[in-house]
Amino acid sequence: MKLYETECFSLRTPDISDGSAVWQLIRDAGSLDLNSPYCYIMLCDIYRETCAVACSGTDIQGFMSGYRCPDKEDTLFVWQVAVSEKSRGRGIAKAMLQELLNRKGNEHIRYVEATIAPDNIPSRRLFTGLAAEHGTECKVAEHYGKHLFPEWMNHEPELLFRIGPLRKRHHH
Ligand code: 9YT
Repeated sequence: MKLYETECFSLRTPDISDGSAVWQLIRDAGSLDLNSPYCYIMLCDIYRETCAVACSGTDIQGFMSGYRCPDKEDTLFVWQVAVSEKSRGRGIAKAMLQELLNRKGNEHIRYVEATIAPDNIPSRRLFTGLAAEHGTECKVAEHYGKHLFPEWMNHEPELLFRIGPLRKRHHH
């Protein structure tokens, strides 16, 4: 008999005590720029309203960090999106993005920005998919070029994706 995957995920706003687990998730995800534990604790505290975690039981399997652009009130900058290897391919990143945008207090967000390395196909799909769902534009521009990073990093260039305007939403 075939067994179907029944694991459920819940989405929520992170809190200060999630910072360390988020750091581990980002470290293990592999392809992201790992920041300090302090940085993730801060994101889960000060920026919690624009961040989301996806949990299976008490395990954090997904994280999305973001902040409102200081110079653009209507723009959410999505900083990092990570889903643990075992939980990929289930639409968790998309669900986190929707949860964030539908949250009370985030109704005024009309644009989403993110920088993505050219070879990060899942992230590209996530943001071009958001544009398609909202029937809106997805502009892509060179942003943080390779030359801006320390040479030893051999860091990929980061392309800026700007999606919007988004349709008007009502919070849950
Ligand atoms: C959307 C996303 O995850 N961007 C990653 C930006 C950068 N490479 C980082 O902070 O890891």
